Amino acid sequence: MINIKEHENLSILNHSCAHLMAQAVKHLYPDAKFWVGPVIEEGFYYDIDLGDITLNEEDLEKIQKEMKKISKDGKRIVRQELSKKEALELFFDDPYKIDLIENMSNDEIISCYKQGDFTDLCRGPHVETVKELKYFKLLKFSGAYYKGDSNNKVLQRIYGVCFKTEEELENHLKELEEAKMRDHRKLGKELELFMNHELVGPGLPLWLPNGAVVRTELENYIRRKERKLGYDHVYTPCLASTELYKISGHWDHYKEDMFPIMEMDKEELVLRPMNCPHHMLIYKNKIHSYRDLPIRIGELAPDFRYEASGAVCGLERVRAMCQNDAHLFVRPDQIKEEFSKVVALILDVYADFHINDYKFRLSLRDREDVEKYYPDDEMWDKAENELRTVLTELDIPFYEAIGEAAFYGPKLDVQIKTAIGHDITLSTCQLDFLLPERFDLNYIDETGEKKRPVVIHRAILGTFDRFMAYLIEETKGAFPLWLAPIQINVIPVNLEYHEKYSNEIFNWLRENDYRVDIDLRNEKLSYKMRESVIRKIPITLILGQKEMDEVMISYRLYGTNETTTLSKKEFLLFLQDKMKQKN
Ligand code: TSB
Ligand code: ZN
Repeated sequence: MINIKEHENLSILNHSCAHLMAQAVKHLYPDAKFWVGPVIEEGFYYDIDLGDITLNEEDLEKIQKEMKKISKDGKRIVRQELSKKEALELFFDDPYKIDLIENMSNDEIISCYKQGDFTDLCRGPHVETVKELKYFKLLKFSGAYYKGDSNNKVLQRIYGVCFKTEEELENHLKELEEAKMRDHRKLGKELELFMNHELVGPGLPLWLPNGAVVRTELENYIRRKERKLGYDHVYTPCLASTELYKISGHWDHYKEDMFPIMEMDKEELVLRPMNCPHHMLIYKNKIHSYRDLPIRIGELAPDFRYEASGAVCGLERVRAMCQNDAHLFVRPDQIKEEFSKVVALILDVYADFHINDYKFRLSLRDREDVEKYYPDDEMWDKAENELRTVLTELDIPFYEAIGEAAFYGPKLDVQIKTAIGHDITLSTCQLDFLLPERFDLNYIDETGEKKRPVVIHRAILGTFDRFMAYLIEETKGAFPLWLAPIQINVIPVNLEYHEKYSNEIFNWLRENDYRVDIDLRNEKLSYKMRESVIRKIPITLILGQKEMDEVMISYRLYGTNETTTLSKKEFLLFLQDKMKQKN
């Protein structure tokens, strides 16, 4: 962990490095114009107008070289203060700077920083000389719309990072390299877990047999857990009439995220983005007494969302997903207990998957955003306060985020960081007073009066798609035994002598319900063993003369070079134990 002061220093260093990069760009592309160049968590970037030029890797290297040259020259970085008028004069031929300056107040002192032949508008602070900028690296580039608006011109965005010491830079680059190796899109391809095809479309991955095995295990796992906790599972269709979403409010507040209407026989149908409306109708199908509540309706439910094609990412952000969804219909006096049970379930599941790097986020509405959030302040305040109280009482550390609530209510989201640095929601638990109102849901209380239940929406694994993306990155594709597509790989030492015994063991393991493979190719033992490791198979059996003569099994665990020999009975016990450990 770095402290605040170090963090500030690093920000200054990176900010100064952004200027250094801009200066180098200006040397190489004299017509370049600069928009903004902020410091970000991972270093800095600068948005640059290079006219018709699109950068490539070689250009990046040239810029980096020029930066080194400027740094060696060692010019001082000098602050200048200007009035708005003077600043407008200085940058008269730069529309981007004029845009920035015009947005400043008339009496504001505007600062510029000059280093050698380059001056940039900037609040600062900066390091004293460019000499201090030694250990930097330009990492990547991309196109970025001016002001983030797709109607505007595309600027060239260059990312970089700068450190105080060579060692820090080297470590950082190594971490980036490792993160790239963990990227679920890369591993998903290598391990044949899923694929994409342009004929299907962006954000619509196909799960291959290996991925499908993992998914089936996850589905069974969570269904079993939920059943034990009193959930009832249902199946509902992916299509519904638009009417349903007009009643629920999705049509008013969520339409942008939905695929367009399909017209059929004068009917209007839509693909559902969420399952809540269907589950509301299931609740409404019966009269409920206060004694029946809570009712927990779960579904492993396919949903469709119109995610921007630039935002889709492997299995992490898709357009067709399957939620591990449930809606809990509770009495107001049951909110706390039910909510706590959901949090306990999240923690229980996370323990099974060894998920320990996450943050709880309390996602609240943005009062200003009347398009997204239904306009009932009283209801919102009640829901948000209720959730905040529950979290405080449960002693759960959380941070708050405005504008991240669902349109129908506040959420407790569990945020994780992906290998490539995306901050995404895995699990969610949401409190909703709106949909029960919209669907006129009731239960009969002790006195025979009709009362309104409250709905808790929750997804523990989130979606199987996103959870799988997470798992791939977390395990680096080396799934624990209970999840691995192939759990055991059988390799005979010598095909001529040990094939029969290997086949016996293979069949015996299969009969015992393990997912087994046998490698009977005419290849060297060392080659086959290496391949077993590349496929990240948890257990590799090596069966030779000794094993055959003594009816024993020798195995190696993934990630070790040790060979252990057990009797068949002992080996089965070992497997059973390992399956229970979930790792
Ligand atoms: C929990 N109605 C609730 C439900 O009852 C709901 O839909 N909540 S949600 O919008 O937050 O989605 C649930 C989970 O789906 C999220 O927590 C997230 O983990 C996952 N998710 C959301 N969008 C995507 C996507 N585009 N691709 C993959 N997973 C997604
Ligand atoms: Zn829901």
